[in-house]
Amino acid sequence: MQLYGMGLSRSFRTLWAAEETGANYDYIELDFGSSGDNGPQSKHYKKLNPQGKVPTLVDGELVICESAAILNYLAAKAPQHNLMPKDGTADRARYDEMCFFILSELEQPLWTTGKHKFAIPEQYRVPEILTKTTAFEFAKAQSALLALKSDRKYAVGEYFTMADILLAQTLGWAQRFEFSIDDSLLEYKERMTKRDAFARAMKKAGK
Ligand SMILES: N[C@@H](CCC(=O)N[C@@H](CS)C(=O)NCC(=O)O)C(=O)O
Repeated sequence: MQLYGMGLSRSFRTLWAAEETGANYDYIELDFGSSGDNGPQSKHYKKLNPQGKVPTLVDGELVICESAAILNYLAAKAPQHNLMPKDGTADRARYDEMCFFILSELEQPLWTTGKHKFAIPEQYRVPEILTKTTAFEFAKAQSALLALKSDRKYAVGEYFTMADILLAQTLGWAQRFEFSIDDSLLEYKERMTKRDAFARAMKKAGK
């Protein structure tokens, strides 16, 4: 398998997941924004990922571009690691709920911040969003997260799953963007990132 990514961006989720599953893969680090040979905007890369974004996982003929889909694919390929609850169980329903919540609610104000700070062309950026909107939206999503996660040790159920990778990476992203984060979530994120697979992924990402 080949995994394309950039630093601690959302691709880091997939790098961490690959390390948790002991997958056999090559990690290819791209240059942010570049259209050169090693850039996400190169012709070659856009054939794999038409948006020119990371991550992308290539497994033979299969090409997958969404970070959460890659997490689930890696978990399904390595069932012995028990990183995704079985289909049709209550734990799986809670796992899906948590993953979709993170992607559609919790990470949105973070990505909006990234877009309006550096990711979209300057003429489309709205500075007021950064001072007025994103902190409010993140605080609202965080309140919902605290209710959803409650005081459990893990994102869902009684054991570590791919949802913990999604959640801990997203909280780390919020920390780097200096959002205000609840102490219990910070403690949770620190605990999740003590895992050996996290340390190996950080090394591969050059961090
Ligand atoms: N929903 C996608 C988002 C992918 C995404 O937006 N990746 C960002 C890095 S976090 C990217 O490659 N941005 C480059 C760009 O927007 O040009 C996922 O979770 O994989």
